[in-house]
Amino acid sequence: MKILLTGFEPFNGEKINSSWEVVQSLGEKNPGPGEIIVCCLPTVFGEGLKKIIAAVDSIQPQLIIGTGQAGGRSELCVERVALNVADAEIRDNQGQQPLDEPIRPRGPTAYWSTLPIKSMVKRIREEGIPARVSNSAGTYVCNEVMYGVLHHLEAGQIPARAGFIHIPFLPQQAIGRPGTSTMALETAVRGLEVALQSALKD
Ligand code: PCA
Repeated sequence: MKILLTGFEPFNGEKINSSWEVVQSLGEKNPGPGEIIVCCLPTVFGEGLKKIIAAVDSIQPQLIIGTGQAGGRSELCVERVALNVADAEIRDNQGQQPLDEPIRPRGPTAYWSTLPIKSMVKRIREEGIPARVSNSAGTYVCNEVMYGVLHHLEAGQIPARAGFIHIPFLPQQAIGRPGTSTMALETAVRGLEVALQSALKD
C-alpha cells in the first residue's frame, strides 16, 4: 500500500509552511501501515498541480492526501469539497493572481473528497486533537491541487482515494501575530497519522 502525502513550500513571505513541516516529520516516522511517500509542492498555480499529478502517475499510490497551511485556523480541517475555481486574494510564489478562473473549463463545478472525512475527524478528536470537517478548501493553490487531483483520478479511472487536510500555523509562526491560533508540530503530526490510518481502514 503506497500513500502519497504532500505539503507546500512557504508562501506569502513566511519562512516555513506548517504543512511541509508536518508531512516531512510523518514521512520520517513512516509508522505504517503502508509506505508514506512525501512530496513538497510549489505554491504556484498550475505548477503545484503538475507536480502532484506527475507523482501520482509515477508512484501509483492507493491513497493520496494533500495538506496545506491554513493560517488562523485552530483545528486540523479535513476538507469535504474542492471547487472548480481559482480566485486568489494574494499572489502565488511566481506572482500570479488568477481571478474567477475555472481550473478545468469543462470540468464539473466541484468534486467531493473520496476520503472518509467524518471518520477521520472522529478518530483525530479521540486522540484529543482538535479537528473538524471543513466545507471550503478556499479558492487558492490548495483548492486547485485538491480539485485537479480528483479530476485526474476520475478522468483516468484511477482507483485511488484522495482528499485534502488544512493544517494550522505552527507556534513559531504566531510570533508577531498576537491571538493567532497554532498547533504544536507533534500534535499535528499525530493527528495526521491517525487521519491516515482512518483513511486506510474506514
Ligand atoms: N496553503 C495555501 C496554498 C499553499 C498552502 O500551504 C492554500 O490554502 O491554498
